Order: sequence, then structure tokens, then C-alpha cells
Amino acid sequence: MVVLGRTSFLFGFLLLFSAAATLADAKVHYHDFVVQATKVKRLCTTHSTITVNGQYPGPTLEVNNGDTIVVNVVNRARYNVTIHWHGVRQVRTGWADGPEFVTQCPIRPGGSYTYRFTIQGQEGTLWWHAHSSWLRATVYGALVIRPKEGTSYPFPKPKRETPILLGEWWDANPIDVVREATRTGGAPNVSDAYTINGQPGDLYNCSSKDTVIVPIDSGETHLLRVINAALNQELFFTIANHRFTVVGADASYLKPFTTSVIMLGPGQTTDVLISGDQPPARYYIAGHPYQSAQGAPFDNTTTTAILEYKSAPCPAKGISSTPVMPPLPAFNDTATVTAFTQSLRSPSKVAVPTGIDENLFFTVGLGLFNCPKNFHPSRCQGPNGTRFTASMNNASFVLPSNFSILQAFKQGVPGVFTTDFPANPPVQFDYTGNVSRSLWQPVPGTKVYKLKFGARVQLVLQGTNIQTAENHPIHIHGYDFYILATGSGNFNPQRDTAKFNLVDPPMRNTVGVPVNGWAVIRFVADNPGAWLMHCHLDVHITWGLAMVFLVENGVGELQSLEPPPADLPLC
Ligand SMILES: [Cu+2]
Repeated sequence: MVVLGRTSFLFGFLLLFSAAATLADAKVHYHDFVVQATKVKRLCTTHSTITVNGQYPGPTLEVNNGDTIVVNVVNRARYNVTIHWHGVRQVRTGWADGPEFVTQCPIRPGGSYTYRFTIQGQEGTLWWHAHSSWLRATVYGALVIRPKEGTSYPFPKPKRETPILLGEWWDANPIDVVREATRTGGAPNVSDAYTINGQPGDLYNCSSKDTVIVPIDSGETHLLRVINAALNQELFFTIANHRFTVVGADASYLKPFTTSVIMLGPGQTTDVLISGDQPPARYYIAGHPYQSAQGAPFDNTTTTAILEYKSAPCPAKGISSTPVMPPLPAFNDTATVTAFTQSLRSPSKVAVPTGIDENLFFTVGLGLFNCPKNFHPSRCQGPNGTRFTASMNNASFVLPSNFSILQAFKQGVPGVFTTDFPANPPVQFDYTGNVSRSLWQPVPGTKVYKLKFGARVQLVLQGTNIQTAENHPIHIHGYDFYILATGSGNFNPQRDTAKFNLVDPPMRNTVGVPVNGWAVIRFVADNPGAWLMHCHLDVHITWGLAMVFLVENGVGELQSLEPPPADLPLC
């Protein structure tokens, strides 16, 4: 179906050649990712876990801003798979973005696909993960982006750097967990552990001998690249007796500030500096949930690693080596989350888009489907015999199954999606009040919203109180955006526009929409393609909390999506 003409191939080659000539220092990094089942033992039980190259977490990619990454993914697992390069702008390379049935069909068992893209203007920490069903529970790794060759960090160069991947572990096959939930219509089982770099740590059974040790020397500065790779849980993160200097998030630098605790929603990254300024000893590094939904079950355990001074007294000498445990915020401590997120600022004045072309207002929240007449009651185990769902602007997103949206868009295949995703909620209501039961049932469909190339977009994301209000980490593919403001209650343009930070708002790829509140973001639609926007709690994307922006080509080659790679998987 997708035929790459010889002329366009030659043209692409010449473009690549001329680009390479102007970026003499930029490197190309080649990697092979073999997706395969691997025996992994955690919490006293061995599972056949889907990994990349037998590693859990998967390999860390280390590059400089400006470099090109080429990853050949071979699928030797029994599931369909795709890999998403979370936060990478993918300028003109939308075919390499990865979400299944959005920018590509899945790589079938036995198949392969080579992702090829360039890091442009992003520095800090991103990550990669599977974007097919719940495979990302174990198929993920760090993507470290150092400053462009010949430049340096906007802070003193740290002596060490360590990626800290926060994960979530089920003592079960995560694919079985989501399949069971999809069958019953109920909430999926909560996880059994959180992990730091793949290890639950000392507070879990059969885990303490493998607890991750992070070394530090007295007097040195250490950069921790913290990534929330958990499937369904926002997490607080802290280290006993050490303060963080926050210097970046989602591969954009921030105005440095200090705090003793940070919070990350799934999908978010935060770069922090710590100093070896405490008495040489062992200190717990700890993560546990921020749970904003009231009454919903969650995994309330705590994962730990150990920050160990190299000169710390050795346990063999009879000195107690039990690490110091830090206090952690209460699970429902929204005030701490608000204080943290409102401290984030760009390092200096930035060019916030103005002269808005597209003024969008999307509700985000859960819903309940009444049990379909032909369904056995065992398939309606949501509240009061319903099935859980979720939506944006009352549209519950359904992935296509025989074309990717991008392929259908570019080849003009009809019937794969409709372009009627609404710019505003079809019905206005008191979003964070007592919502009438008649507004709880969204409409399923594959609706997209079209944007002209270069459109200046303002998007209000309004949380709803339908079923259960909670914080939703909303992630946009293909774009970074400025977060102008967040607040609680219903967004009110007369009152809340005055709160916009038009000077130094933070730039991110994932924004936490506060529980029973709203967030306002802006971006310029200057990257053509099909870009998924979704809640990064996988349970919510499973229920349909997603939509797609279709961004048209601009004028000329440099404002147009590249042709699809010859090995693009088709359905
Ligand atoms: Cu959500």
C-alpha cells in the first residue's frame, strides 16, 4: 500500500545529506530493540515478562540535542507491539511516533520496524515505552538528552547523573489484567508494587537483596533524572534529609527552585540536583502514590532505593546501616501538589503564542455506560451494573483496527475516522458540581480535530466530577506546550484569564489537570501529522480518554510530513 517512490527517496537522501553537512557534530545512534518474553522474578514470583533485549527496565538511550536516533525494533513476543518516544517532538517524522493505530499499525509477532528521528531543541530527560495495550508496564526505558555538542547545562555540571525510573509492577501478566477489566467493565486490579529502576525495594517481600543503590560522594552534586513510568498512578518522590533543586521537566529547562518533595504524573519527567551535604550514611529514596480520586481503590505501598555515601560506615563494622526514612506527603495531599506545580517556571521570558486562532475547551473525565441489552451481567461489573468509560467533550475515543489514522489521513482512506471532534462540550454544565446522571454516558467514536499548519492553539482542559473526579495527566504527542495556568473549580474566562502566566510559563508535554479543576495550555500547530492527546493513566486511555489532532501540511517540504518509511507496518 505504501510505496516510496525512487524520486522521493533520492530527494530525502539529498535532504539528509545537506542536513548532515550543516550539523557536522550531530551523531546518529543505532540500536536494536528485541521485544521478547524474559523470566523476571519480583515479589517472590517469577513471571514471563515482556522486555526489550531481556532488560527490565529497558536500555537507556543517551544522546545529545541535535542527534539522530535509529532503532530497529524486532518483535519476538506473542503480542502486537509499537514503541513511542515519549516527548520527542518528531518534527516531520510523525510515522516514527509509535502509538498503535494512530501513526502506524502494530508490529506483529515476528515483524520489525525501524524508527528514525532527530532530537531538535530538546534537552533533559525523556523516555520511551510500548504504546500498545498495557505492554508499557514492563517495556520502557530512559532517553537522556544532553546539551547540544559544544554547549553545556545552564547549571554547574553535576559530578554524576542517574536515571530514576518509577514503575508499577503487577504480580500477574499486565495484559491479562487489562483484558479482564475490558471483559468485565469494572476497574482493573491495582498493582502490587511500585519500583525504582525495576526494583520494589526494602519494604516488599523477597525484594531487599536487590534494592537499588544510588552512590554519592560527600560534597558532590548529582543529577537525578526522575521519570514516572508507572501505568496508572501519580507518585510523590523524595529523599531523606536531602533537598532537590529542580532544574528541568519533560526535556525543557526550568528556573531552579528547591523543594523536599516532587510529584510526577505518569509520562512526566523531572530533573533534580542533589548535593552530598549530609553526614555520610544511607538515606532512603522513596516514592508513593498521590491519589486524588476519593473512594477508588489504589496500591498504597511505598517503593524505595538507597542513597549511599561512599564514605558511609560499613555495616560489617557493627554500625547500624538501616537507612533514614523520609516523611512522605499524605496520599491525598493536593495542596503539596499545587504548591509544587505552581513553582514551575521557564528559566526566562519566553515567546508565549498570542493571537489565538483556535480557542478550544475540552472536558476530561470518566463516565459509565449502561449495560448493553445483549451483555451478560458478568460483563457489567462497574458501579451499579454499568461499564466504566471515559471521554473528552463527551466523545469516548475508539482506536481504528484496520488502518492507522495517519495512514488514512495521508492516503484519503474513508471511514476510518470522522473530523467532528467538537471544539467545545456539546452540553455546558457545572463540570465540577453535582453532575446530572443523564450526562454520564459519552458517545463512542473515532473523532479527530483538524488544525491548519501554524494555527495558534489555546486549549482549556476542564476536569469533570462525573463518577469520580481526579487529577488527569494529559499528554500531547508531537508537541511541547506552555502551561499558562491551572486552577480549581470551573474555568471562568472573565476571572481566570488574569491568572495566565504570559511571561515565563513552564513548557511540558504532559500537564496534570487538577482534581475538580482545569489547566490552560498553548502551542503552535507547526508539526504536521496525526497526534494523539490522551490521559497518561493507561486505565483511562483504555476507557477512551483520548482524541487526535490532525495537523495539515504547511507550504513546501520543510512544513510537510516526510513520506512514510518503506517498512512501515500495515494492518
Ligand atoms: Cu485520566
